[in-house]
Amino acid sequence: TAGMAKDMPFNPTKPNEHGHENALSPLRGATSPSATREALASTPSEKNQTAKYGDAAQPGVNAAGGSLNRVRADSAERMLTTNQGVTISDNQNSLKAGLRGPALLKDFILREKLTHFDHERIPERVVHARGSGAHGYFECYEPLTQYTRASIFAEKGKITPVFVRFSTVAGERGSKDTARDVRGFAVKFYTDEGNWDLVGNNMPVFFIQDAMKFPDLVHAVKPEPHHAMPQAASAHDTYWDFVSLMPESTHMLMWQMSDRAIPRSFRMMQGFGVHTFRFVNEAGESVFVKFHWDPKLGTHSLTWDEAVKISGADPDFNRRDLWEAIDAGEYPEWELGVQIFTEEEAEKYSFDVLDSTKIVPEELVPVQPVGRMVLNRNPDNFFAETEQVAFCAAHVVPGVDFSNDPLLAGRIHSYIDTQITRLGGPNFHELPINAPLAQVHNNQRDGMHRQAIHRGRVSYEPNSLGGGCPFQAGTAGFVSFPEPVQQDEVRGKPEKFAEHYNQARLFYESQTEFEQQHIADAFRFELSKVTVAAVRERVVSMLRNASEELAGKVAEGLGMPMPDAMPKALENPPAPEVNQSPRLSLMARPGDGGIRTRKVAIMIAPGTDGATAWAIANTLQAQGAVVRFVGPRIGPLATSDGDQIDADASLENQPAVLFDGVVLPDGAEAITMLSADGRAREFLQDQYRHCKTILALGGAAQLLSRSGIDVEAGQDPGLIVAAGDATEATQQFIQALAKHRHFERETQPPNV
Ligand code: HDD
Repeated sequence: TAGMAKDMPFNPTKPNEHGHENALSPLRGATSPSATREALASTPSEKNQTAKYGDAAQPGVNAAGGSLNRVRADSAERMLTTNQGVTISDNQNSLKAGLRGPALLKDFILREKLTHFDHERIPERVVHARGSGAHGYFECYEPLTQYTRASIFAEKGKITPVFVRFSTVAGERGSKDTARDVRGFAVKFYTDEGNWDLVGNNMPVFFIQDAMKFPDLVHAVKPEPHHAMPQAASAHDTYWDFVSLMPESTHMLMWQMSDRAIPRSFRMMQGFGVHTFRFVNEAGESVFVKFHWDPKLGTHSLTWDEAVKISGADPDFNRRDLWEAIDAGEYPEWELGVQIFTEEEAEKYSFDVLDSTKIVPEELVPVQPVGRMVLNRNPDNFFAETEQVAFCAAHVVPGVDFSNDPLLAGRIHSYIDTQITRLGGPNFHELPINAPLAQVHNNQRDGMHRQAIHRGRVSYEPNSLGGGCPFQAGTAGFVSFPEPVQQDEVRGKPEKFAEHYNQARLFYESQTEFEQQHIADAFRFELSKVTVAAVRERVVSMLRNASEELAGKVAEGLGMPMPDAMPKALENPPAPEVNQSPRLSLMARPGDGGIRTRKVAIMIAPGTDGATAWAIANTLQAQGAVVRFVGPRIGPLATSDGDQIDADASLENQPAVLFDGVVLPDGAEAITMLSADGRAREFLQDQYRHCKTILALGGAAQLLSRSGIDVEAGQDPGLIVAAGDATEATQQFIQALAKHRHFERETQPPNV
């Protein structure tokens, strides 16, 4: 089948398969003559699909990109059938003995439909239940063969298809997107030597050092077992009880309480492989490696008050953002970077590289860019792709191997194990989204839902009846790195694992002032939800070991005296190599300076200066911003020049928190009306309070004043009040919008 045209149907004898020529011409009884296949495949992400990847795909064994076409079902102009392919004449009425008579047991159509429906749900993931996925590709910049034989890094320009799933950790499948939480960043590379899953997070460290503690951590953070509250939140007693008894979590808590836990977009967050892994080259030589994903759009976050309000206004905020960007052809992109160091170098560090609560500071080992990842296609079906995808930390390929990180060791076991329950048996690797591009040949057989039809009578090795096939690959296959082992079996940890605070301090000290304030605010908020005073005290006593300043702020915010510092496990901790690492601040990655995909509200009402509103909308759109006219209600509104503008959103259905900036055009009548509308004033107060960019033209300044915003304050680059020419003011607005936020504006407590 190699070389088969990629549009060829998987099975030409099944005319309802995607891609078959007959699919274009209606069959008898077509019900939807206007729905052509072309129309169904008209989103930019879909048109783009085959150009980038999937070309080398082999029908039947293939998982990614275009090759998924073999399973993409498309019902345009098709008759309704049962699962056995029998056409159904009436999908409205069950079979009854007379019009008012009882329903009949022999109604196999009703029974099949209900039975299937009754089993539509599968268990959700025990963690990372809520997620969003997308297809794309990875492109290698330069060969990395000096360090690794992994085929995806073999050549400059080499393309490997990927599927990525972003997730929150604690919340259930239907929970809100904007919880304060870690985000999963799981990448499945469909390499030509098998699947490699880099199952990471948007934070480079973890709460615990040993997988033995993972179930405890998750039980502590999940809703409390007696009343199943709170949903998707760590602000409760059991979580803080656990972490305050686990001082190794201090560093991760700094990250989790930072703005990184409330990303503006999945497209605007970093990703990390967390553990130290190994690269192994053709000669069998190995170096340690850490993986970093850097977003092209820069790293941007929400404010806490905004995150809370978004969870009501649009619980799907991050999911929608990812979907809409890809659908609009604004493909999110990340650069993959690696930190490479040798075992000998690692031994000299003040921390242990096998400890997942530690980073390797970039000042010690710089991050080298090695490739880029672009996500350019939305899934066709959430369940089949995003829900059924099964990542596994144990899925590595020749050239990538594990370190002895004890947290990683547990993960190597846990992922396949959990999928056996979640996906109902051991054959989930055959689900189209999980199947590798590389062919699969082994003697594993049978099990629930087996798809492959294995031929012949040999299912063992060695064999002679099957000509010895499939045969061992020898050194061409995956060879585990021969790490020497000389020690006694023990339950314990190396000494450096007992140092818990140096990097927590490093993280805090490397933040800008307002980021530090947000960390203090987050600790204060979370701990104020803790009802047991002793738990709050224990957290603050732990924080004293990382930063007296932070501990002091938190204690003050909670109205409690400073407790004694928690006793340290190590009397004389090793001195850290680095005390400042500016790259740890979100401000280190401002993005490309553009405004593409930023959402802007132009607030209008009857009597708005329509010509200016349109001119600004056009200018912003030309630069890639997403503009909405937001009115007191949706639908047409008369403008001051006798024309009209269709409001495509209302103050009620798209409140301020869903926008990155707002424009207030002039127009006396409109401003009077909006000034009297509490929703408009609240909209502006939120925009201001969340440090977003605001442009007020002419008389609109009054609307700001009526909303309690001091327009005279000056010195605020994000608040542009212009009396005359809108053109120049619009340019100022664009520059300010590209900065994302104007935290200079923040006061404690908020003044608006
Ligand atoms: Fe995990 C899911 C990331 C530690 C056990 N984990 C899961 C997902 C991500 C991570 C991104 C969701 C994958 C998806 O989208 O389907 N997990 C991490 C990271 C960790 C980590 C970065 C620390 C460095 N995890 C960890 C440990 C264990 C697990 C120590 C168990 C010993 N993780 C699981 C799991 C999940 C999971 C229970 C739930 C659903 C799944 O695997 O497929 O097996």
